[in-house]
Amino acid sequence: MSAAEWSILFGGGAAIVWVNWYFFLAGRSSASVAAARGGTQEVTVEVKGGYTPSTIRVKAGAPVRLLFDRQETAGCSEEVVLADFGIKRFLPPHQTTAVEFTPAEPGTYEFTCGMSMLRGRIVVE
Ligand SMILES: [Cu+2]
Repeated sequence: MSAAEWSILFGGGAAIVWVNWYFFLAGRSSASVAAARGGTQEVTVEVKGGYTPSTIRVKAGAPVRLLFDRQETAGCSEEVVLADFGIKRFLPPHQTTAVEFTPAEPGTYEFTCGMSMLRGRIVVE
């Protein structure tokens, strides 16, 4: 094979590695496993044009405390809704608002803004 062919082969291989890294490892950083503090699983969620992390992993049967740190005044995110847990909470701008609940059953539950435009997921295991 010529040098040009080798470089194409090499470049292709590097691209595949990068794509795998990007989707597999980088994608993982959006999932956050709740840290247990005195039995309560606590996660801080940054609210700024969306939710970061957007996927939160918790265990069933133990209390969960989500700390919504709202870093904007944009109206879209002023309310957070956890429909499956019957929770609707106003998030004052530039403040952290705690939302607490205890998921009884494993499953995937959504949380959204008041208009269902911003979305996040709680994966209960
Ligand atoms: Cu909205």
